[in-house]
Order: sequence, then structure tokens, then C-alpha cells
Amino acid sequence: MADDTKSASDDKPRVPVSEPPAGAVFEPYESPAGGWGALHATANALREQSIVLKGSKALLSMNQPEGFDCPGCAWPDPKHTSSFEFCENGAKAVSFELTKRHVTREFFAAYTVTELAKHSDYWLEEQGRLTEPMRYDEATDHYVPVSWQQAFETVARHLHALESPDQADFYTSGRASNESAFLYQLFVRRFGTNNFPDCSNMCHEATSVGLPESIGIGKGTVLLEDFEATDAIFVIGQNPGTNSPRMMTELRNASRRGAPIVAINPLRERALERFAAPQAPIEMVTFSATRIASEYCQVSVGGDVAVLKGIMKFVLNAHDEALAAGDPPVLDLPFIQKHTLGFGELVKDIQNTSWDDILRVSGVSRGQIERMARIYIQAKSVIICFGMGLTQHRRGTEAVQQVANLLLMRGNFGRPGAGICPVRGHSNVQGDRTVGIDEKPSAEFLGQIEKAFGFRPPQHHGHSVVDSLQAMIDGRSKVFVGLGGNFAAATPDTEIVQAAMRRLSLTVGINTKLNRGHMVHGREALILPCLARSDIDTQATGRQSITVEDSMSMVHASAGLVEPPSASLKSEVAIICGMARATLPDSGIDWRTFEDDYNLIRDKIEEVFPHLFTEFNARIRVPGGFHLYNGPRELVWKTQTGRANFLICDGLAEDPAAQNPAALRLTTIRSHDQYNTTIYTLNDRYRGVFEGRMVVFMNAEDMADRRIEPNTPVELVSLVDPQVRRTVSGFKAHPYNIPRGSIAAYYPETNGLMPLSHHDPKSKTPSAKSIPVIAQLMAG
Ligand SMILES: Nc1nc2c(c(=O)[nH]1)N[C@H]1C(S)=C(S)[C@@H](COP(=O)(O)OP(=O)(O)OC[C@H]3O[C@@H](n4cnc5c(=O)[nH]c(N)nc54)[C@H](O)[C@@H]3O)O[C@H]1N2
Ligand SMILES: Nc1nc2c(c(=O)[nH]1)N[C@H]1C(S)=C(S)[C@@H](COP(=O)(O)OP(=O)(O)OC[C@H]3O[C@@H](n4cnc5c(=O)[nH]c(N)nc54)[C@H](O)[C@@H]3O)O[C@H]1N2
Ligand SMILES: [Mo]
Repeated sequence: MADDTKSASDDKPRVPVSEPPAGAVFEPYESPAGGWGALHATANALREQSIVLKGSKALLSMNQPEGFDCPGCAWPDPKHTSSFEFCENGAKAVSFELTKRHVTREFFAAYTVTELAKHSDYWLEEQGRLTEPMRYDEATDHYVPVSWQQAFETVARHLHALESPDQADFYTSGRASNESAFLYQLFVRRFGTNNFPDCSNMCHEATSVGLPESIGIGKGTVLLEDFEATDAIFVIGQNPGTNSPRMMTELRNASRRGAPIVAINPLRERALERFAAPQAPIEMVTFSATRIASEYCQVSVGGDVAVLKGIMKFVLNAHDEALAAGDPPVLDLPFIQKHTLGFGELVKDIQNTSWDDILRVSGVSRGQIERMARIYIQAKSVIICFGMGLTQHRRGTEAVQQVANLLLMRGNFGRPGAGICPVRGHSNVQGDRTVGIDEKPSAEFLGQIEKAFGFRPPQHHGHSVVDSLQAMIDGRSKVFVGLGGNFAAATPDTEIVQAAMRRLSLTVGINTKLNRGHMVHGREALILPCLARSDIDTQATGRQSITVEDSMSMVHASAGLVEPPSASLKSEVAIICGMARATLPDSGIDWRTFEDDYNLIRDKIEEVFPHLFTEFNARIRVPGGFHLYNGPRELVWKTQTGRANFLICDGLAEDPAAQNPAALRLTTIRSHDQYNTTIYTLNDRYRGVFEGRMVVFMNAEDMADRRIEPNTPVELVSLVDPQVRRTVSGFKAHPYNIPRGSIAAYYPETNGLMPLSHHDPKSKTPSAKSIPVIAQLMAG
């Protein structure tokens, strides 16, 4: 591969990488997370995408004031440093954008879509960056080149042919910038619908729905500096070493200054156990590491509400005992009285929950629950972080609310080092929602749109992800447009959903890379290739920057700095404006000026959200950007009651299908080398899995009970909806340190086991972290 390290200009059409062999091998990984393993992995990621020179320059500019925002995760950047923050998975995300491999018209001429569809998701994305707009040609079963103008007119023709604008769905994946997301919602609302299924609907929707009822805002309340001031950190259902690696800096620093860290996770994730910082010379040279979790709680899959109620039960008991003994109170009674409602009901609910039930459902010992509760009580200020392990459950919204309850008990808001920290996924998923990607827009927001743009937007609510899938299945939806993402692969109920998507009249993918969504296409289909975060974006008025909002509500600018892989690419903004001009020639909105100068889009965002985005264009020029207003930080509660609310989760069990005695609870997880549906390599180093993803992690006793030998192929059968047989097969069983009754396998390979109905009724988040299944040897 030596010649691959040259610059991009010597690009030749290349033979597509071949399909990797199936089957995984296992080799326990003894090293800490991070460390030399991470440095080697970074070098490999760059080399494999053939971008050593260009890539290292780009990496040095990533997350710097003048550079671009890492397209990897939504963890914030340290405000005051300009030193390069190392992150292995950020390097992978960028190297995947910068790859020298290109998908050209010759590539599409070489394969029919039927042939392409036989390849894996891994293979499809490995082919490299998309380079020009393509349309599906039914007669030849090939994607063929199409001009941008014809593509936009195709979109317009299909949208005009609908009986109602509500027959189209407009998906957003969370890499879209604030500018493109804002224009996208404007275009779609001007067209006439609020159908905005969004990746957030499968991700932190439980947070966005649960927290406003609890504390009046659907976002986190901490800033990076709070991690320096906190006395204890809880990390629930989140794997930062893989999915938000820059968070490891905060965890490592906290641990080194003696702050206890509690990890609640069915799997012992290496980075939550010990971590070596690649920037720390001594750790690197001495092969030493920093312990991260001081208490590691291996909860059963789906047992988090039970653990949280257990901790709260202990806290309440400790409070009563303290009072009886004449000791200082454990609860923050003045805070509870002044700032909250519903405490009495919560106490009743916790008292009515028996220890037997708590221990049975959580799978955790009473001793460990007590230890965690003591850490909570002894800390003056506590931060609780959480991720998909908490939200992607049938009771996800309520689980998030129990986290808020626990924090409220000791007034852990509105002071340094305290608060709630949902760790978002995609790098701008939070910003997209802030600027209007919302299927349930508020009347206030719609009024602001009307004032700023002079049209009355549709008032009725639109589709979330689950609603849009149901509409496709029922034939009520006919057009799908995806602003980024890989809807066909990321969503539940793979077979049924994909069959429905094939019946659509038009599917449009605005993407950087080829993926499953382009294979699962409607009768007509378009691939509209766009610039990526790291690419230079030049429009009529010159080089443009975009803005993003991170997990801690910091908004800042990002400007790409490498030459795009092809001159035929357009920015997301330009593509949206092109579709809008073709579809809505008389909209009264000057799309061209927005496309020419993104400052004008930001002026309009400010006009629609005058309080949040005051002086928007001026403030993003300050390095580090600015923080959006956050009520709970100032003890302001924008709930219906005007107070923070303790909220009850009735019972502990999350769903009855698991009552089947043979049932196991499947959680679907990410490997270290994947970004959602993008598979970087087939390895999962920290979990000791190499060269394959068809793996099911099982407790050895659960395997023995079922006479499943290590490495034998098993099939998983979903128990959720007995009417339809949903099964996936060919998984190698791998004995693993996981609680009995719980099993884990990778997403999206397992999405077919999850019926659409298997979601949290409150937030409609698919319950991807808790699917009742049977695991059995494959027949024959
Ligand atoms: N490199 C990389 N970075 C990413 C992503 C990626 O795929 N790759 N994805 C991005 C996106 S969109 C998101 S949303 C985030 C996802 O980041 P995370 O929130 O970390 O998501 P997961 O890896 O799916 O699951 C997190 C953890 O939940 C645990 N878990 C599973 N079931 C349960 C349970 O019932 N209870 C508890 N307590 N824990 C459980 C798993 O063992 C796992 O360690 O990361 C973002 N960043
Ligand atoms: N079973 C199960 N299912 C899950 C999950 C789970 O944990 N388990 N997690 C859920 C979660 S948290 C999420 S967020 C969703 C993810 O769902 P999506 O966001 O829909 O999926 P991604 O895999 O992130 O999308 C990858 C594609 O995005 C495109 N892309 C990359 N960068 C850009 C860009 O800058 N602009 C544009 N326009 N396109 C770009 C590329 O073409 C790439 O193929 O999956 C959900 N599904
Ligand atoms: Mo996500």
C-alpha cells in the first residue's frame, strides 16, 4: 500500500476493496483503553484510508478555533486550550471523510444495484466518497449520472404529485449543521408538513421528552468546567472510551484528584475500568494507566430503574437515620421545599418498592447499591452522565426522570460541579433540534417562523421516526428525503421497513458515502452527494463556515479546510436551496441569498430565536463560541409547575414479554470500530473481538443451560411480537462477563429483531437496549 500515501492528486480508479471473510476471532485485550493501542489504531486508520499527509494536517486543525468541528461525537472542546486533543475515534471519523477512495460514475456502471445490494454495509461505505449526483434507472438497474438541476426537478415533481405534503417524510441525521437544518425545516414547513423524523428519535429522545417535565429543559445542565469541580461522577449506560473519547480526559482528571466514579453498565467496558492518556508521557512510557471507575456496577440489561430506585431508597433511609441520630440531614430539604414539587409522591413510590424486587430486577447486590448511595451522599456535588444504555428502553423516559429525581434529592443543580449530563451522539444532533427539526413544534416557534418569513407553517404535528416508518408500511407515505444518515439500516424491524421503503415513489439520500439506504430505494431514487465537515465550502460570497451545538449547549463555528473530493459536490445548504427553488418557485423566500452567504441564514436564526441566538454572527467569531441559556443552571425551572418535578416511574419491570422463562434480554451495542451504521473495521479491540461482528456475548452459565458451546453458531428469535417470526442467525456465541439473563450483540445486525411497536410509548424511542429474545443453536 506504499503508493497510497501520496497526495490526492494521483488518484486512480481503484479496484474496490474486497468483502472481508466472515467469522470472528477472540483474543482478550489486557491493556488499558487509550494508550499505545489507540496510537496504533489512529495510524492504521489514516493509512488504510491513504491519507497520511492530508489527514494529519486536518487532524491538527480539528476542534481548534480556526478549524472544523470533529464530525465524530458531540462532546465539547476545552474552551481555553489550543493544544491538539487526541482522540482515536475522532481520527477515524475524519479519516473516513478524507479517504482517497472515490465512488465514481464508472463504479456505478460496473455494478447493478441488485449486485451492490448483496454487499455488506461495511463494503459499501469502504468504497469511498460519493462524487456526483446519480439517479436510479429502473430499466438497467444502475445508478446513472444526473445533473443537479434535473435532480432538483425530480424532487419537485414527486412532491407536487402528492395528494398532501404529509405524504412525504424528511429525515435528519445529526451531522447536519445548524444552517442546513434551519433551512431544511424552513423548506419543509413552507412545503407544508412537520414530518421531521430525526436520528434523535432513536437516541436521546427520552432525554428530550423526559427532562422538560422534570427540570424544564431537554438538555444537559453541566459545562466542561463542572467536571473539575465535581465530587463524584456517575456514568450510566454510556461507553465514553469508544463513543465520546474526549470525555476520558475529564474522567481521568477527576479520578486522579480522587473524585469517585461510578459506572453502571452490564459490560465491563475497558475505558471505564482503566485508561492511559496518549498525551500523558509518563503513562505512555511506563505502560501504566489511571483507574477510572471506583465502583463498577454490572446491572442486568434493563435494570437501571431498579438500581436508581435502590439508590434513592437507601438515601431516604439514610436521611431518616441521620435525623433520628441527630446528625445533619442527608436530603437537601430547603432545596426540595423551595424548588421542587412531588417529593411526597416519590417517597411513597420508593417506599412501596421492595428490596426484593429491586435486587431481582437490577441483578445487583444490596451491598453494591449501598456503596453507590454512599458515594452519592458523601459528595457535595454530583454529575450524572448517561447514554444509550439508559435511554433506549421501553421505560427510557422514566429512567431519565429517575436520574433527575436522584439529583434533585440533594439539590444537585445550579452550583459548580453538579448537574445532569446526557451525552449526545451525533456532533450536531442537539443543534438540529434547537433550530427547529421537531415534529412537534411549539406554537411559539411556529409563530416566530410566520413573523420572520411571512407564511403560516402547518400547525398539526408530524411524524417521528416510528410514525414515519408506520406511514411507509401503511402506504401513507410516498417520498423519503434523508439529510444525511442511513435510515434504512439504523431503524428497527429491518425486513419489514426495507420492504416498505422499496414501495415508495421517491427516495433521496443527501450523503457523503454510499450506504444501505441507496440500495433500499424507491421506484425513483437520487443520491445527492454533499460536502463533509472537513471540506472547504466556497459559495458566491467566498468561504463559508457553519455552526454546531455540542452536548453542553456550546455553539461554535466550524470551517472545513481540505479540498473536496470532487468539484461536483454541493454543500447541504446548497442542496436544500436547490430543492426548495425547484419545488417552491413562488415561496417568497430568497433561497439564493442564503446559499450565497451563510451569515444571512444565521441572521434569520437569530430573528426566529432572538433570546437564544442574540448577536449570533458576532458571537461565533469569539473562539470557543457561546453558551445557550440554560434555566436549571440558574435554578429557573421552565416546567408547567414553575418548579422542578419529582416524577414517578410506576414499578420496575420494563416489559412483560420477558416473563418467558427462557427469555434473555438482548442489548444492541456499538463496537469500538464503528460509527453507527458505518463500520470502520471488523474489530472491537477492547472487548477482544477481531475480524467479525456476528457475535453474541453471553454469560457462560446461560450458554451451558442452552447447551451452546463457545463459537458455535446460534440464532436469536425475538419474543416481542409472537404474530411475526423475527430471527437473525449465524452469530457466534462468545462466553463473556455479562450478567445472567443479559446478552449483547452489535447494531445494526440485530435491528430485525425489534418490531416497530417495541418502543417507549412516551418518547417513541425504539427499545434497542432491551429486546426479549431466545438464543438457540442453529438447526442442522
Ligand atoms: N466512535 C463512535 N462514536 C460515536 C458513535 C459511534 O457509533 N461510534 N455513535 C454516536 C451516537 S449517534 C451516539 S447516540 C453515541 C452512543 O454512545 P453510547 O451512549 O455510549 O452508546 P452505546 O455504545 O450504544 O451503548 C452504551 C453503553 O450502554 C451499555 N448498556 C447496554 N444496555 C444497557 C442497560 O440496560 N443498562 C445500562 N446501564 N447500560 C447498558 C452498553 O454496554 C454500552 O457500554 O455515540 C456517538 N459517538
Ligand atoms: N439496534 C440499534 N439501533 C440503533 C441504535 C442502537 O444503539 N441500536 N442507535 C440509534 C442511534 S443513537 C442513532 S443516532 C441512529 C443513527 O442513525 P443515522 O444517523 O441515520 O446513521 P449513521 O450511520 O450515523 O449515518 C451514516 C451515513 O451518514 C452520511 N454522512 C456522514 N457524514 C455526513 C455529512 O456530513 N453530511 C451528510 N449529509 N451525510 C453524512 C454517510 O453517507 C453515512 O453513510 O441509529 C439508531 N439505531
Ligand atoms: Mo445517536
